[in-house]
Amino acid sequence: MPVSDTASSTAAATTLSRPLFVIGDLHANYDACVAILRGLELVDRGLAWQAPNVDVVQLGDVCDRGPNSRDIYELFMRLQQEASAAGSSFEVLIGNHEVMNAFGMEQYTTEQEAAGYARNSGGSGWNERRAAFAPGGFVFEWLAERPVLHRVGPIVCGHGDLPMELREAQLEHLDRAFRAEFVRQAPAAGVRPRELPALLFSGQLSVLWSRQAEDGGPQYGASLHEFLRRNGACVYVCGHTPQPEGQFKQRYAGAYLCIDTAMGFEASGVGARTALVIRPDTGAEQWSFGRGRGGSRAGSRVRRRTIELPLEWNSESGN
Ligand SMILES: [Mn+2]
Repeated sequence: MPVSDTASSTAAATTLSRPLFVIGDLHANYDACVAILRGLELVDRGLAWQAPNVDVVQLGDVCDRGPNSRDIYELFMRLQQEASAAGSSFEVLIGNHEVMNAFGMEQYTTEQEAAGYARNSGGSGWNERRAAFAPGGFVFEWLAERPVLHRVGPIVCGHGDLPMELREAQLEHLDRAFRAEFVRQAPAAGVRPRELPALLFSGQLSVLWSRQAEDGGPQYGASLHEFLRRNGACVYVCGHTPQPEGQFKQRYAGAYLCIDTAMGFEASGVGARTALVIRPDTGAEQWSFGRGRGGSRAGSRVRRRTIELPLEWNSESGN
């Protein structure tokens, strides 16, 4: 690798230049997805993109548990293009549930979610859904271009916890290795592989599965700080571990922030519809939105809670 590449990728970036919105695990909760996008005023009432010069990241686990993932995937595919045309970015990470379905594991899929993939054929949708998540399918082929780690300035976004074993990794390398494994190992529709690739499925090696931050102690904190420092970042934002009380979980001197507020468990009466909002002028906040269908009154019933992140705020960028 040329020296200049190394130098630029390890240069410290401690400020954000424009607003960043991060949305956690949706688990086929289309109503929550729409309410959040409208509540953040990223889309208009007709769900057309309307926000210039912002960055948006969704942390994966769009499918399973809930009633409707197909409409979320199709919405995200369209919004990516519209956001780009507006000078914004909209990135969606791969979650462990995306990988599970690509490898034929459907134990968390509901009948209703599967039926969404049938559309006009009127069948159960299971075969169409299976084909969509297999190589050649519209979901798989889109996922094959998505990252597992995505950095926006000082913020690194991933689905699960960053495993301690990967503390010396360069996120671009990790991302490339993961995608190569995902594309090479994914089986044809309806086939379950005998062995699952460790880089995708292991709690020690996969950024999709790890929950090491739960009980990692000081050793975990040191590893996470090492990874962030090597990659010129300050904060790791992830999902994957549901917080049923509906509040973001912050650990390790603010360097770790889990924003999975259990939106896939809404039918059980737990969790909350939330997003992480980081603005250069006002800092970081958890925004929580009321339930109900569609979020027709954008901006109504929003609760905001300040999150202290270890970033340097640029007071001039609000102008
Ligand atoms: Mn997950």
